[in-house]
Amino acid sequence: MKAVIATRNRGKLRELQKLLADFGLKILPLDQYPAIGPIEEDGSSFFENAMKKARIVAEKTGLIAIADDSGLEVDVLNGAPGIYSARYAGEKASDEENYRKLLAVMKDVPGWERGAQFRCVMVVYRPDGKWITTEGICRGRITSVPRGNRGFGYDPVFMPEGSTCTMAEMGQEEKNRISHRGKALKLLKERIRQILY
Ligand code: ITT
Repeated sequence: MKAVIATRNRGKLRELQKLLADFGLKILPLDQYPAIGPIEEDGSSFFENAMKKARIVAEKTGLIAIADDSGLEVDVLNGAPGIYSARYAGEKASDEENYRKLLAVMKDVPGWERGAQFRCVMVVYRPDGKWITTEGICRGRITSVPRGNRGFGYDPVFMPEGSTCTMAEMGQEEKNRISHRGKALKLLKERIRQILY
């Protein structure tokens, strides 16, 4: 059975392909469907955005679509940047511009108030309208300087709970084991039969 990953984010795609490897699905990236233009993320929650991406891609391809909407929620910023994580420093901001802005905003925040979490909401949507959703959270803290060059997004400034390195210093398998995306996918694995068969 084929499924399209409804993301244009290369970092996410890499992680999802690895995590979905043993689902028994043939995974197709979204760039095989150039006719599907950009999908505006105008929802007010991770769930609404993930649902919109999955539904549009499933309807346009006639295949099962898997979407991930995710972001970083910083305690002292009341959950910001949240659903705006990809464009925190501006509409076309790079990953580095986004995490540098976060470090600048938090420059006077002491260590004990630097708690944060990554959240990932996944939606699997069938072209006939049936869907399931799961969520994963990874708690940690924001470092004062970036470290590491693996992963993507805010990984260089996020140190997961119980770890002494940032997510950008971890190997992919280690990150997948503890990450918000890894946790959402683990739950999905338990439930995906409900929608595939
Ligand atoms: P798609 O909508 O095409 O999937 P996107 O990058 O726009 O790609 P989101 O709207 O879900 O995706 O925004 C996710 C942002 O949250 C992402 O760009 C990163 O800045 C951040 N993020 C999510 N997961 C992350 C992770 O595992 N490590 C670091 N940053 C992450």
